[in-house]
Amino acid sequence: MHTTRWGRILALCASMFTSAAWGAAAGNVDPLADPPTPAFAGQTQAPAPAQRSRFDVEVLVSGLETPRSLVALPSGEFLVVEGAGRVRVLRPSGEFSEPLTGLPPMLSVGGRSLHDLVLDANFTQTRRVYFTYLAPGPGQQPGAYTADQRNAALERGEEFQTEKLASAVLREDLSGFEQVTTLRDFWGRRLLSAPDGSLYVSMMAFDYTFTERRDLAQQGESLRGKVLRLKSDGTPADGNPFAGTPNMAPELFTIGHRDPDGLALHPQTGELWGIEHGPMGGDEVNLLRAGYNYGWPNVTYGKNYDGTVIGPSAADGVEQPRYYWYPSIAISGLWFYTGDLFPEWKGNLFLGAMSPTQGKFLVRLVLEGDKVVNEERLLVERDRRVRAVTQGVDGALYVLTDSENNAASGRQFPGEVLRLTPR
Ligand SMILES: [Ca+2]
Repeated sequence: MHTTRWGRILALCASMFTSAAWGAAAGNVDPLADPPTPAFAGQTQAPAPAQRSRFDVEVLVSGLETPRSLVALPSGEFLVVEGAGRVRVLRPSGEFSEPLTGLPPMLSVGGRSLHDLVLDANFTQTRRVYFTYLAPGPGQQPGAYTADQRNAALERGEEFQTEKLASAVLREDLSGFEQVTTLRDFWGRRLLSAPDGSLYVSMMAFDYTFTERRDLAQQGESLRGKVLRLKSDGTPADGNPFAGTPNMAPELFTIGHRDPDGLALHPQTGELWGIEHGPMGGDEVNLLRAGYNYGWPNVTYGKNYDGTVIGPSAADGVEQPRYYWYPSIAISGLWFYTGDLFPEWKGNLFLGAMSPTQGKFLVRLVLEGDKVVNEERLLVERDRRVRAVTQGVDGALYVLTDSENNAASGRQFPGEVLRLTPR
């Protein structure tokens, strides 16, 4: 792998990484104007808890380029996933490995290729991981491309990149991957391997050039704008809600999503929770139930970036988010804390915020049943985009912050892994 070359090119093109699709409101539009009415009390702006969290923060490793995913291994180490296509092993001591060998050739623009990597629910026995990445299109070379190079290739009519969902086996000695298998030709935001053997994939309603495609989220034949439920070999899981329904793909689990990101299983109920990006306003926390419609693009708490209305915030047959943000905070990652180190955090939901206007921080949501009763914003002063959060075998909370390299704003930071322990 040409990691040094990637590093150089990344520095040139990282400033284009925040595309309009995830960008802030355009022009003079006030993202706070005319807030929507919640469907139930407490659906947004939950109060901070009476007792603020107290913890120490330690930077375990720094210098990461476009990190996207952080995986806790049962043996105590972590896999740190960088978007251009690197996976390295981080030990709790802070020792950091060379890139692991054995991953397939990847193609990235602005550090976007290898997005998520998760362990098989039965990893201790199988040593399997699942990951999503962008492979070179027909006739193209792997490596890092600038946006200009990508656009030139698209203008020539080339299929610039090929989406892949794949699995591999992680060697016992953590030196690399083997038995790489392509499962499907699509790219999910986030993956989750459940104890029942199913593999959930959150799929954004964007085309392969990352152009938003609102029309796809309600189209039953399309996998985009959906959460999918697959078998571990990539085929549709048994018992999916639309199996056998005409014009509905058998992979579908839920429909009507704009840009769903993190997925997590509730530690008590086993139910699937997910978050998704709204446009201007309308980031959501959803309880994802088989066959339900989550509304996009017909029903949303968000607006267009020019301030115009997209649709109502509620309708019959559309499931309400359990919680939403208005304006958007640019959510990422999702984790239910189950450790003993922070007893007051048990059962709480953690996720990242990455907004250029609303702040960059870690979100803690306190739940009572399926209702959010408190929202606490952590690491606010740190002011870094939080990409992912997970829990170590030691019960500490581990937070992955993104790199930024924006000459215009002067925000230039490496990505980091932070360890949070009780103070
Ligand atoms: Ca929704």
